[in-house]
Amino acid sequence: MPEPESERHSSGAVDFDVIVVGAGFAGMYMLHRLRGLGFSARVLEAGSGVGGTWYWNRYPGARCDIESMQYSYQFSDELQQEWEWTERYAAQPEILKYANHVADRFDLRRDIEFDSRVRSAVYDDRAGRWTLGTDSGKRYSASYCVMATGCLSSPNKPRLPGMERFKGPTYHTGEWPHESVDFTGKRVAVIGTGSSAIQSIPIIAEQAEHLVVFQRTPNYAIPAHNAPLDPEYQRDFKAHYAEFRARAKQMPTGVAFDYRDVSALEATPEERQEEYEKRWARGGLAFLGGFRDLLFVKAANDTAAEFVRAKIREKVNDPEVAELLCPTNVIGCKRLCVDIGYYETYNRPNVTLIDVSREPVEEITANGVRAGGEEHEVDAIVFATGFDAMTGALLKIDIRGRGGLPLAEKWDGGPRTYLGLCSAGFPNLFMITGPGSPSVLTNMIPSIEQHVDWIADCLAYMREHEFAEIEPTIEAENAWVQHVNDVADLSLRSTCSSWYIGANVPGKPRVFMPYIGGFPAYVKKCEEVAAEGYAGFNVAAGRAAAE
Ligand code: N01
Repeated sequence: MPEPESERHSSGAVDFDVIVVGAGFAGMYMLHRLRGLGFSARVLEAGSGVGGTWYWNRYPGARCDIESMQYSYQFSDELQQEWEWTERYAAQPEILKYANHVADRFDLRRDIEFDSRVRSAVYDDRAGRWTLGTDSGKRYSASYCVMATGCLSSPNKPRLPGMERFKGPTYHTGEWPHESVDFTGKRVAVIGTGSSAIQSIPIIAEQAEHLVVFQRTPNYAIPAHNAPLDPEYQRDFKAHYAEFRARAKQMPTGVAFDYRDVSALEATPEERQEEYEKRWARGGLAFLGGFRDLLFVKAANDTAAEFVRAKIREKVNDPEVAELLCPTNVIGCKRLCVDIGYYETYNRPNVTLIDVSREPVEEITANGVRAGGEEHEVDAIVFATGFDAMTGALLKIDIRGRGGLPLAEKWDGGPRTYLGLCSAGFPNLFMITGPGSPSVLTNMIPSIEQHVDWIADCLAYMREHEFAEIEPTIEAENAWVQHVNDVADLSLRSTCSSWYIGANVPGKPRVFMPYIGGFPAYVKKCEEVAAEGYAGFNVAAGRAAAE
């Protein structure tokens, strides 16, 4: 009897048609599509369970900033009809439960190897195959490799002097322990004030005896106004799911919300105030949808920024603390935060805000954190310091393409891709929501589904036409990188030191990584490329097949 496809071995490696790295929402759906097409596939996952970002980010208060009814898969209508969300914004445990439900419902686990961190992925030009190695020493070989490694999955831990001296526990929000962490009666430091910190600080403050927050850059946060989901609302939403999804796909962010094609500068101050108040009362990321020029014209942006600063001053009792919490940069330049009681937390007597914008955190001591020449004694430190975004998880893997070229070398000056899907010199390697795709500027799950569907269709096309190798041309890649940069320059989002441009990681090249041209324009381009027989790609029989 012939060996099943997935059990063949060559030179010590287990052979598949496709290896997928990562079992988050991207890897799970990729596996489902590959199976449906009859490809043999294996998913290699570093964690012990599915869920990706929602598997790792278990910090107190972790919650999605996209509303539950939209932050979900749409590839299966049965799935989206049967799943019941409980809150307007789902908390991490509920999203993880959803990911596990999907894994069970589509019987995905039997093709996922957990606790398998991929360390290397090397392309053999002659054989036309990728060989992947894991930290347990196992090797896998496949015709195609799909990196579903996530955009915010490689924690960024500052290298502060004295880290090893600290006597108490330290945590990073993106690698939170699975067992519950109780800060009751403890003195706690939180370093960072991004989305993760803004969600966790109010909860840590409720538990801790004292909380010290070290803030380098204040952030804008819009109230979530989270609430249990009204069953009536959910029923109505589900009855019109297809319409909502179709509408969302027409929005630059891939999220269906109320976007107004009106200029803030053409509106009167009263009209602006009314619009901002309405959106503040509704809550969430749609705040920036009130006027079309908020992310393009500084004077327009200033009006929204000043509105939020006024709200911060209203909420925070101590005027000096309020001023420290007021951001001065462009609103929406860094990812807008969605909060539940964040600013109010600074009215608590057990919370201290330390400004480290001028004098950085100097060192970690045995007993705490030293900043501005003063030692703050604490029992535990939480690093809410974010991620080596978009490229970090990919470059942690020793990826080598044609002729042994390391991806890290090719991307020395910043990531270079065609459509955020592939990179020249790395045949048959795909990225899901890679740099150069809209990814983090959109609703991630629909963006993931769009990429997975495109890759699945491409692999089916390759098989149907008996092609073995696909790789972008350097000309198409250069043109796409130029386009990604050109549209980034039109937006105020490229003007501040955010993780979008790699500014949060010392030494990282400063390149605006996601594609800001909007979801609809991007999807249209991907569809055109496929319709034209994968325009901009070299598609070939492959050297091995040709010989
Ligand atoms: O990370 P961040 P995050 N000393 O990079 C500070 C998504 N997300 O994990 O701004 C002192 O935003 C750093 O300061 P600065 C979302 O897309 C979504 O919070 O660089 N401070 C900053 O304040 C989000 O944008 C959700 O000056 C240091 C903070 O650490 C992305 O993930 C929830 C420092 C890092 O903020 C990342 O968010 C959570 C140092 N040495 C995350 N180094 C939701 O869906 C860094 N900082 C709601």
